[in-house]
Amino acid sequence: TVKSLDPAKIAFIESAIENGVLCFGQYTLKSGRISPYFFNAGLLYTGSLLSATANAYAKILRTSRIPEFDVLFGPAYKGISLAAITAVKLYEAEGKEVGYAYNRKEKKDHGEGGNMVGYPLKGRIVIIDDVLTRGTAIREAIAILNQHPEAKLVGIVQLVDRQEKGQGEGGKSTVQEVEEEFGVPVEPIIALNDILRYMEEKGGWEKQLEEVKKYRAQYGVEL
Ligand code: OMP
Repeated sequence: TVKSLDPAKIAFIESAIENGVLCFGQYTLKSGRISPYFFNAGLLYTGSLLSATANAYAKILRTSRIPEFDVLFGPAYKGISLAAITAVKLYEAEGKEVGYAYNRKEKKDHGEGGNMVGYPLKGRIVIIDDVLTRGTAIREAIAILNQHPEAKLVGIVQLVDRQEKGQGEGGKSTVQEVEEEFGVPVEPIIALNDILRYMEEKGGWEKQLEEVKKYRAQYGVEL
């Protein structure tokens, strides 16, 4: 059994593995890194998985360093539903009212125009994102926010922090780089560390563990 992990994290990791959301093999990442594991938030596609995911986001918003905020921004595509379910959960479980906004990837040439949908992008914004690796995707999302002068980014929540090196030469983690560059906390629901600890304590994952540790030695950061 897994002793050193929070039961909520164990349940989250177990459910992710059972449903193929967290899988092992060989995957080419957005950054070009070739990874022995992948977390596919697109497979969070049933009511129960979405509900558990929304609970996890709501909890991290409540318990982490993320400060008070007005609007959840879900970057297209995967962030759209993730931010929506989180807004619903905050309202239903905590009576907390927040705005919800997302971007279009395609420019719209008719109708109301603009590439933002939902609550006006002003006030304190938290980005709801899926996976953080080298930081390209999150920087794109921040760049979109920065086109809205009345919007102030106050925090970023990730489903998974892969705890990898960022874009600089210094060997800093992506989280460190993003936190320093933008001056806001980046909080993950789970990190690679949690996944590794789960596999180690659960047993039966020796082969995958070896591969993931090899990968971590190359792209991971010292913690
Ligand atoms: P970076 O832009 O390098 O931080 O990679 C993060 C993005 O890669 C995420 O928004 C995902 O679209 C995708 N991704 C996953 O979904 N799961 C993974 O396990 C790894 C990646 C990835 O390509 O790094």
